[in-house]
Amino acid sequence: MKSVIVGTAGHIDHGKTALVKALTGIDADRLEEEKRRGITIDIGFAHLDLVTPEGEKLHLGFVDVPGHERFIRNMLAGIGGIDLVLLVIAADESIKPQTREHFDICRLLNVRRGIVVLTKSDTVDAETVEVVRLEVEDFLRGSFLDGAPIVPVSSLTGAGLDDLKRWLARVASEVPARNSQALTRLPIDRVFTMKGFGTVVTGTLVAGSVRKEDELEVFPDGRRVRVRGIQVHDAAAEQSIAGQRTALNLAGATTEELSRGMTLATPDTFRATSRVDTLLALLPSAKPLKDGARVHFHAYTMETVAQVRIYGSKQLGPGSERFAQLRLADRTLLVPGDRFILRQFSPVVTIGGGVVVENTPPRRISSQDSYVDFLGVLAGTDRVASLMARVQAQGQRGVTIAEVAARSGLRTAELQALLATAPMIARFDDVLIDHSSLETLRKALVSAVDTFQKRNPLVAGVSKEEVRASFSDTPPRVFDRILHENLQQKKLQVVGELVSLPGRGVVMKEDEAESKKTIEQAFASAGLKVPTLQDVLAGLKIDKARAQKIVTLLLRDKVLVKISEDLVFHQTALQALRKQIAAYKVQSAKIDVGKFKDLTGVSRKYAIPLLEYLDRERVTKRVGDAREIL
Ligand SMILES: Nc1nc2c(ncn2[C@@H]2O[C@H](COP(=O)(O)OP(=O)(O)OP(=O)(O)O)[C@@H](O)[C@H]2O)c(=O)[nH]1
Ligand SMILES: [Mg+2]
Repeated sequence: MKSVIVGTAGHIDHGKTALVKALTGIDADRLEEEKRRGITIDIGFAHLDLVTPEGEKLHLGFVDVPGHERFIRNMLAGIGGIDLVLLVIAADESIKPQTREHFDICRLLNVRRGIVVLTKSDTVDAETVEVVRLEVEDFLRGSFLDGAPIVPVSSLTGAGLDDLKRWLARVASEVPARNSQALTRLPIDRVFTMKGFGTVVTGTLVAGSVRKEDELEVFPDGRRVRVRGIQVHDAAAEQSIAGQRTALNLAGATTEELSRGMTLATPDTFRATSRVDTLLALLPSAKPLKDGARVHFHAYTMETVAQVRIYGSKQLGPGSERFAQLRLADRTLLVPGDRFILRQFSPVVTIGGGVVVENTPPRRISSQDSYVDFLGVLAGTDRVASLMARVQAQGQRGVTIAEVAARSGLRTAELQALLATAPMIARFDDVLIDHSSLETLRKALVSAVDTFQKRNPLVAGVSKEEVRASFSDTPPRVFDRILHENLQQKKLQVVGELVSLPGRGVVMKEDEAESKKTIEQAFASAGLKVPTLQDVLAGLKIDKARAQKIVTLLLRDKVLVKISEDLVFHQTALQALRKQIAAYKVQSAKIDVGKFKDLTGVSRKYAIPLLEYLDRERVTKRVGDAREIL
């Protein structure tokens, strides 16, 4: 059965609550004070089942709002999730201030459908009803209610109610079903305890669905709650779907920990935000809104104070629309497409509203013009273009699918479907990056290696880990892919662990090459009686730093071998030593320090480190004071 949420709107005492009662039999004024004063203070609820002439069954959930101007905040908490409005105008009073304000609010919230109800028709004659009808038609011209049914009724006598029900069925059946596949969001409008149940919250489920035992995240504070029980329109249910008035019995939070304005949502998906970029419209009746002004902000059931930052202008004129950032005093859950209302800080009157375009604006923007263009794409209807813009905006960092979901409110499955039609986006498991950023990255990698090699001409390349570190913003998988692609295209090569430009070897200047030869010869000719490295380097024509690099190079290429902190040998000398030891083994399976000195002709200063080196190389093995030759 389709569920549709119907909201009332209209001036105080025009008969909204009486109408809801006449239609549903339910008195939505539940507070003692409301009954005593005969006015509605807070939102009230009722429900009604209808069948269309075509036989479609409809379930209508009513949200009855207060008309008193002092309670507009409560009205706003109820009107945020409605599909259809009953604009209630008393036939004996016609259009009054809150008729206008409530109607403005409906327009700003982008309510698409409604019915005008001329109540108290029993108190005036037929001609007066017709005069009011003309006034109302005039008032609604050009709005979403232009051409909507205008139905005179009397809640007292019941006249016109059947006619109204027929219209309700017809208009409600035209309301498109809400997306129950979307990520779940339930803005809380009431919190109370029910004997034997504990904590109960109610709200209009604006998106997704809730099942018994589901875990939900409470925004903005992140608390987790579990759904113990569900009631939909006052009856126990296994699940609730988008568009239904829903009561949830929750485990995991007391009534003190929850309040109107919080939102229950699919866990681990969204982030609360205190800054949103919006497309903001100012009512024609409002005063110009200055950049930096403070206002009251209302979205769904929440309200807070916000500062307005208008993009590219010092102020917003009456009746005009612009992109603006709202900086909220309290963090809240908002996703693109959410509607909101702004009221003047003081005196508190409705001045405008709009739609959220981006819930995670960047801290800094490089160009305001191009950022406004970006917001323009996000605010548009082309979902692929908007996904593309979001991915592009993250540039070489890329963006995870989860991040896009949190920013857009789209479920992963919907995103996957969109991605299938967005060929300019590359995907690395859960990371998305646009093709041109990928190309930029590929080039940047080649140029990083190039720069490194130019700076370090004596080194054969840069280690993979070192280049990776200079691409710390790039997700590892993306880095691997661009490296791989550069290797395939032969723009880079990997030798061992070193990345280099193909054909770019170690570049040595003449004096460096000469010094390299000098060092090598000094050690090669010394055999095992090596000079100290310091002495060799001191005799070179080049400076110490460059000399040290050459030594590093010789050690890396294993031309020289360092066997202790200050002993370096040429590899040919060590090879010869191994042969000598192997030959000696024919005479004796053991060798001690004395024998070693005799055999090689070196002093003790060299003998000990050399034997320890041979132990490490498993040529010999220490046994007591002597060594076994292996
Ligand atoms: N004669 C007559 N009286 C009506 C009709 N509808 C409402 N009333 C009376 O008008 C008064 C106000 O009605 P409510 O339904 O409380 O008005 P409301 O619009 O809900 O008022 P707020 O919620 O405070 O904004 C009550 O005394 C009703 O009995 C009607 O159709 N005919
Ligand atoms: Mg009322």
